[in-house]
Amino acid sequence: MKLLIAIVQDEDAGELMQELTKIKFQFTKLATTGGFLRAGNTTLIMGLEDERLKECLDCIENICKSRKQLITPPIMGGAGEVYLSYPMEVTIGGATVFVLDMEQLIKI
Ligand code: 2BA
Repeated sequence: MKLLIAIVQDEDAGELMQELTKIKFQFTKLATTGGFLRAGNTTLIMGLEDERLKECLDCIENICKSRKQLITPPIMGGAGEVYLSYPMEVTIGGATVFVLDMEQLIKI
């Protein structure tokens, strides 16, 4: 079995969860925050059979889109934060997916 931890953008999370439910995957949704942008994103924890891994990844790939975002990165100054006056473009990937081998899934 596999344990998937999929970090997706909030904008894609609703459609992704709808589709995953339709094709009978189970998941837990966590409201998370990206360490770099300090903006909300969505993390789905999923336990699934090895043979359904590709189906699950295909579903995520079909729905989750990469997007560009303009940010103003902070520079840490001695007396506190100082902000650059010009923005920088960051590409946020469609999804970041960790795939782990799972020994057991126990439901009590
Ligand atoms: P954030 O940490 O908010 O990062 C958002 C986007 O900012 C990243 O998109 C990347 O394009 C850029 N970025 C991140 N750190 C950067 C840095 N030090 N310098 C310049 N640009 C940087 P993604 O790579 O697609 O990541 C989207 C979200 O997935 C991340 O949000 C984070 O929540 C998660 N993530 C990505 N890689 C991860 C990892 N190795 N471990 C844990 N979480 C990860």
